[in-house]
Amino acid sequence: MLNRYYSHKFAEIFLYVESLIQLLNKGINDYNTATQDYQTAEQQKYLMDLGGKRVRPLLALISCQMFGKDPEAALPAALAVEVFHNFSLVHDDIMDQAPMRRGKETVHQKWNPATAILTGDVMLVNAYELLLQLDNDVLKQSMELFSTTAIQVCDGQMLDMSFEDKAEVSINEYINMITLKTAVLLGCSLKLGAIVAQAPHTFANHLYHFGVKLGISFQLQDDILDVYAEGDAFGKQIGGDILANKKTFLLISAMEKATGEDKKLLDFWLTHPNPEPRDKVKAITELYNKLGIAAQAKNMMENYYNDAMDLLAAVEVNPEAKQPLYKLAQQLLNRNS
Ligand code: GRG
Repeated sequence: MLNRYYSHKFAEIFLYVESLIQLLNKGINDYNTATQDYQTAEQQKYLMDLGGKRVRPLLALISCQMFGKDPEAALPAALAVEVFHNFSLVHDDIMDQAPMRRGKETVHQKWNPATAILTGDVMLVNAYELLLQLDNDVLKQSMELFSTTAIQVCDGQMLDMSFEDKAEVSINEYINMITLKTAVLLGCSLKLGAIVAQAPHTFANHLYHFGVKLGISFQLQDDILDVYAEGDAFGKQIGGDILANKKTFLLISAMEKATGEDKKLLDFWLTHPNPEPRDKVKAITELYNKLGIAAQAKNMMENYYNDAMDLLAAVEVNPEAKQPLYKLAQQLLNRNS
């Protein structure tokens, strides 16, 4: 039976790692049960049950299995990264005042911002509690990596917000921001699995960097999907980044490339105090098309993806054991949500 959280795009990887997904689902159910008496249990369960792709915990389990260790040993780490990820989404949605997440109302929208803040806070603490279940011989290294990563994610979010007030942001600054905000958690998930499996450091680090490169290409994909996804499958508002003047790769690149009339048009929409949303999204999308921005973003995305593949190739384990990661990476870059 296919997991209801996995769209048909993910069906293939589902079949590849069916037992890991079942392990993960059981872990998430047990986690929901263990936290059911909390005042924020309903909100947390609401969000966790919306699912999402659950890529990060899957990465941790796959990575552990890859090095020949029973993936169940990495389940606490896998759950910790997913709970942490969900925590960050709740807070991110408050900051962005986003109405929708995973095709449903966000927690702050359905309840209220104070409830959403507390739900997120409890989830962050819960993530640490989950990590504490790891074996003592891998606990310290895992905690250190997790904490470093959490601070990097927070730094990434700060940088992202700081871009709102900056007239110019370079592509390099942008890549640094998404590395911190999005990519390091994917790297962390993979490395946690490797740490639990007590894999050789070199390979654990290759996997970490594989995750980071994949994460960058994943975020570039996200930027592209904001503009070019098909509505229903996306689960978010199309053109949300455009309406918020969000400095995504696409906008930064358009700001760099646009000259003359194009630049005037871009400035007009970026400074318009009260634009008709549909008109603004349409005009800026047309400009992106004219300047070849989507193609440039795709190219950049593919470069990071190829770097990630090289790193995975350098991990010396049974080639069969790497197949789930290859499949997952492929499907991430073919997603529409
Ligand atoms: C770390 C203390 C501390 C605070 C967090 C709010 C915040 C500070 C950071 C925001 C981090 C954030 C929301 C990054 C976005 C990452 C991203 C690409 C989310 C979408 O991930 P998917 O596509 O989502 O995996 P699903 O729904 O599939 O889980």
